[in-house]
Amino acid sequence: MNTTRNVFAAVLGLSFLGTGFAAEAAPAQSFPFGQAVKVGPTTRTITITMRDNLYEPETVAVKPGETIRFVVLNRGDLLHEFALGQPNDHAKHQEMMKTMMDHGMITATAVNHEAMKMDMGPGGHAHGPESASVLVEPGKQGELTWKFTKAMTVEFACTIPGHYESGMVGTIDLNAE
Ligand SMILES: [Cu+2]
Repeated sequence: MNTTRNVFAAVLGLSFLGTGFAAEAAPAQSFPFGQAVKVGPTTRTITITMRDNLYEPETVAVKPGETIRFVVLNRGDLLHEFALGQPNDHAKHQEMMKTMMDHGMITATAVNHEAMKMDMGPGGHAHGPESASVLVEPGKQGELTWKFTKAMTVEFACTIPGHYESGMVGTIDLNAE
């Protein structure tokens, strides 16, 4: 019985729900408010800057039916995440992120690519373009593209331990005119 392996398996299982570490063969992620898509002709780009610990801007207006490519810049000194979800999605995601940190898959400032690779198998650590979240190391940028289909309460949040609580959360305003 290999406990470490079991924990990683549990993390992996959860990862399909929203970490951005879905294996390449995994289907594009979806939520009640939309789904991950590839960049296309109708895509609009929104740039989000992440600092320790906040987003700029904190609110973005999107119309249901729009496809948005989020370009996410990390201008802080810490590892940050940009994850789309409803508030309860983020709560679940926070537990998983804590497990990943406890097991050294991420640190306060970096993604441990070796641990991720070991865990995911060869070619396994595709970060986020087909998922609802992306982890971005300090000084780097990431992106994901999402089609919003429904006016609901949607947040973007960082679920790295302590960050959401200290205010690293923003709003996708799907009701704006
Ligand atoms: Cu953060």
